[in-house]
Amino acid sequence: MTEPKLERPKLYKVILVNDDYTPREFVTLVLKAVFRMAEETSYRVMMTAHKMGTAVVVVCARDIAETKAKEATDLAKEAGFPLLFQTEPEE
Ligand code: TYC
Repeated sequence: MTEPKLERPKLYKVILVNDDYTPREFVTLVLKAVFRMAEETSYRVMMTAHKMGTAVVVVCARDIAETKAKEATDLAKEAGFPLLFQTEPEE
């Protein structure tokens, strides 16, 4: 018999990666625009990545995480910044 229980789909983290070139202001702008973050939250997440190297932005379904990460990274690319958002499955 096959396994009867349905596995809950894995959740994915969107991770903000620090770099030396993207202005802090622009990072908070993207966090607010793409992830609907409030000013204070976006500043706190940006500063966490700035100091620690990375910061978790949100945990959600895989397709949403990937769409948002691409949207945010593309926005930065269009503006000429190397800002990067990655996704990875939660443990
Ligand atoms: N380190 C950048 C600076 O000093 C700011 C920054 C913060 C960039 C967080 C990316 O994910 C980041 N201008």
